Amino acid sequence: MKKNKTIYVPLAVDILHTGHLNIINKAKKYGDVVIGLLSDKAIAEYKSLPSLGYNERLNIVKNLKNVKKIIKQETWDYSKVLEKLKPDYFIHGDDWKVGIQKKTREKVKKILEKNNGKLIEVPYTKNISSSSIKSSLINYLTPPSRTSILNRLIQSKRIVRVIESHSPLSGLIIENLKFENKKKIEQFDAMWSSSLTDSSIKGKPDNQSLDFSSRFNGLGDLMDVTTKPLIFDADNGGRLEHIPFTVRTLERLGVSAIMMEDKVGLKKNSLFSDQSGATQDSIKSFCKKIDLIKKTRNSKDFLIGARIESFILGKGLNDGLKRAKAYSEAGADLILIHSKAKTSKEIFSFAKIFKKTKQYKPLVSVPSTYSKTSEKDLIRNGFKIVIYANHMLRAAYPAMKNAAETILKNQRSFELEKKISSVKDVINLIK
Ligand code: SPV
Ligand code: MG
Repeated sequence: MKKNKTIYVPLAVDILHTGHLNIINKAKKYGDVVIGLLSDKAIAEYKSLPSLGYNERLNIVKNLKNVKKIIKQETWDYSKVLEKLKPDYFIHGDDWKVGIQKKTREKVKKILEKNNGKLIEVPYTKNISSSSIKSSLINYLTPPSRTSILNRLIQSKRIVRVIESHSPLSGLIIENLKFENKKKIEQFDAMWSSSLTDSSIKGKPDNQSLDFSSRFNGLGDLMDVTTKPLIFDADNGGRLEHIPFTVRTLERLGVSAIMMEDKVGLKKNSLFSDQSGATQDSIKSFCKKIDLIKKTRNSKDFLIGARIESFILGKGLNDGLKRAKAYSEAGADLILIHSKAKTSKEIFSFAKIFKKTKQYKPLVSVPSTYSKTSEKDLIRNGFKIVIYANHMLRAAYPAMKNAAETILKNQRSFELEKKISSVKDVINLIK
């Protein structure tokens, strides 16, 4: 019996639209349609994480009448699949002739030629793409779907890049900032709600003078106008009796993780050199808090972050490791090993051992003092999340101070004009 011709169609299908259907329907005319459905990991390497997870996308594509078979496409390099499948045709939108995928196209052409396959390029369907639909996604994002994004990012990215946001405006900068680096779209994956910068913006010290209720109000405004996931810095989580309410509010707001530090007594920012009065919680008592969050959260996608202060309080590596194992067993989903050293030496020695234990959980780093450490170094040493914990506020403060000083010195604003946004820019800032 003569074998049907096959046609390979790689797709992401984040949001199914007529552009996809056009390609699939055209492909059907050539033979049996085999979809190469890109995995979350593959997509996240170059673009934003898709709104729908792989299994949901798989389900959608499976139900399209012109699709014969689906192969999980784990990378943007199609060679392996093409060598195995040897399709008669390969179909792709013609948009890949330029940009990120140009080289991939050349490679595909070579393999096809070798196996007597043909490349078919269809004109890119203009004015419709997942990206354009996604820009209006904010209107559809429900708290549970937003919450789950962080967990998916952890599964899909080499490192999840998080930056502090202390206001909706700073959140919008983070939301919209993208730049192309070596053909990859670089962007921040998530936001950090910092107790330090939330307090500073209100003119208060980072010692819980600013209560959770006030911080939640601000958080609501931030979540209203952004779509990226958020990690909430909850200091030591507060009183055990209050934790269920905190968790409930955070989940309702669509927050993805609570980060809780193992300190008790007078709250002091960990980067202060004087830590007198701040002591570390007992392992037992801290595990009780973790366990309570585990029992009260609605969704397992709302992650529990345990932040270990052993290095901050001079307790050392073994204490840190002992705690990490215990917190992990109690239910922590993420382990933040904090440090105020000038280099990453101590956190890397921690990671080296912890990553080999059976209690391993994704590791979080806050490189405020060891700022020479790059994301590449963190990845190489087993870290999965990096938090730039205070930089948006540290950038805004000197800029504002300089503006006020310049006006005061010159007794007019002319000298400042070139250094600040125009009023028009500000008006256009919010679409
Ligand atoms: C914060 O940003 O508030 C933090 C991190 O907790 S640190 O300032 O390093 O303690
Ligand atoms: Mg803090």
